[in-house]
Amino acid sequence: MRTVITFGTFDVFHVGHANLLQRAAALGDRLIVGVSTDALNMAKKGRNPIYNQHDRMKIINSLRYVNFCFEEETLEKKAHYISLYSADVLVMGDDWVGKFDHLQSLCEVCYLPRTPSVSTTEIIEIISSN
Ligand code: C2G
Repeated sequence: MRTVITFGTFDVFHVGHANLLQRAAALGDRLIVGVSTDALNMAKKGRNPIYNQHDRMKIINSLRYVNFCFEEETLEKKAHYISLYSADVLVMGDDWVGKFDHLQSLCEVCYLPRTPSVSTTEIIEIISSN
């Protein structure tokens, strides 16, 4: 059983998120997803998410390529989550390249190319300007 773990806010879920999760799932037998809490999103991005953490968890849990999700409370606990869920591979989008290389002693670390031309920030801007 090869376990893949990934993390993200997944606010205003879009095709870039879907592509990332689908490709992450294809790297193993089960995919576990850490979903940023509202407080962590505030710390990372300086704003509240559009969808709260309960709704974002519900959306992620409803995807067929996700086996399980949990709340990620802080960026600093990745080593703990990797051990807790016996993850063999950590997958992140390539906007995080190099940021998690220190975890290579615990598991494989894999950065996948982001889907171009789609982002939550851009979606929020388009909706607000209409
Ligand atoms: N993503 C992607 N293509 C896009 C947009 C996002 O592949 N066009 C990927 C990101 O690279 C990330 C995942 O989708 O791996 C989730 O994106 P975000 O919700 O923006 O995640 P972020 O807030 O960066 O949180 O511990 C790490 C963080 O919690 C990651």
